[in-house]
Order: sequence, then structure tokens, then C-alpha cells
Amino acid sequence: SGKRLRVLVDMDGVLADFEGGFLKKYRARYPNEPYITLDDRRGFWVSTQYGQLRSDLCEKASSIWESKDFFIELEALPGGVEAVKEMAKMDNTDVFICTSPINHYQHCPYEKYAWVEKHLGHHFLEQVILTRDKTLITGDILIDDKPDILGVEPKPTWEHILFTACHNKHLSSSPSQRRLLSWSDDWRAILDSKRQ
Ligand code: UMP
Repeated sequence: SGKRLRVLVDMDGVLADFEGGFLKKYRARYPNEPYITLDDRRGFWVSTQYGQLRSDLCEKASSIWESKDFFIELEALPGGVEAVKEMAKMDNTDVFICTSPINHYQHCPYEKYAWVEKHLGHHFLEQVILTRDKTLITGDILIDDKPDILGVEPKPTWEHILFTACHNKHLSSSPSQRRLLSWSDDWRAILDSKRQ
């Protein structure tokens, strides 16, 4: 009964292991530079925390995700692809992948589509939304690991479900902010809670 449910799912940190992929390639490229373990990560922006460690490390960090093959080679986070495939098969449910490309556009947008094709299939490219402003996209829920999702729309239609990641696990977000601890957590119950 009721209308269709529209679920927006973020990519980096939710479906694709951006943090793990970054650290592995950063350490390989800069073996003699200091690094931040995933356990010590704080704050959404990797570049900011590396810049605080030593100012020149901000640019060294961004050089990693600006490199060819960074995004396509990211590993899938446990259970994410399976969950999205299951959601997409549910009655009265539309799933979109909603992801912000980096402004260094030489590789990232192409590789984000290629990643979706590789892990979810060619047909799923129809479900990809690349935007730098997720507040403009309408939906019932947005599953995203970024704690503050801001843009020009002050009242987005979606409820933000904070997906737990190394950089946000210590945050005591407001009690009204719902979390998904991982894809082993009860995402089906969160979807059901939004159905009419
Ligand atoms: N990103 C940066 N700098 C960082 C960390 C991440 O530019 O320090 C990029 C990776 C993603 C984008 O392409 O920002 C975040 O996109 P969403 O996860 O918000 O969709």
C-alpha cells in the first residue's frame, strides 16, 4: 500500500572502501611518511587530518584519490553490494546510488560508473546519480557516512541514516540521528519504518 519507497545509497565509505583503499595506496606511494591508522581517523576529510599531521601531507593525501585507478580499484565493503541488489528487487522500492565526484574530474566520474558496472551490473548504471549537492535529490532515506550533508536546500526530503565508518564511529550524533552500524545491521527495518 502507499507510494514507492526511494532509497539513496552513498558510495564511498558505504559501498566502496575509500578509507582502506586510500591508506593502502598512500603507504605504498609514501613509505617514509607518517600516516593515520583507520583506528585513529577522525573527521570526514582525510586531507584535513593529514594536513594537521604535517601541512604538506594534505596534498600528498589528495594525490592518492586523484590518481588513475584509485576509484575503480576500491574494494566493496562487506554486504553492501548484496544489500543494494536485494533492495532493488523489493516491491515498491527504487534504489539510487548518490555519490559526489571529486572536482579533479580526469578519472573519478568515469571510474565511479565503471565500479557500479563491475559490482552491480550494466543495468544499474541507470540508478547512478553524481552530484555535489545531495540536498537537491529527493528521496525517503539517504544512507551516507558523512555526518553533515549540507547544500542549497535547507529542508531535504530524505532522512539521513548515518552509516558507521572509522571517521564517525566516535561521534555522539543527536539522538534523532539514526545509524546503520554496517550492512549486517537491520537495514530492512529502517526501510520498513519509512513505508506507508
Ligand atoms: N574526498 C575528498 N577529500 C577527502 C575525503 C574524501 O575529496 O579528504 C572525496 C571522496 C569522495 C567525496 O569522492 O569526497 C565524498 O563523496 P561522498 O561520500 O560524500 O559522496
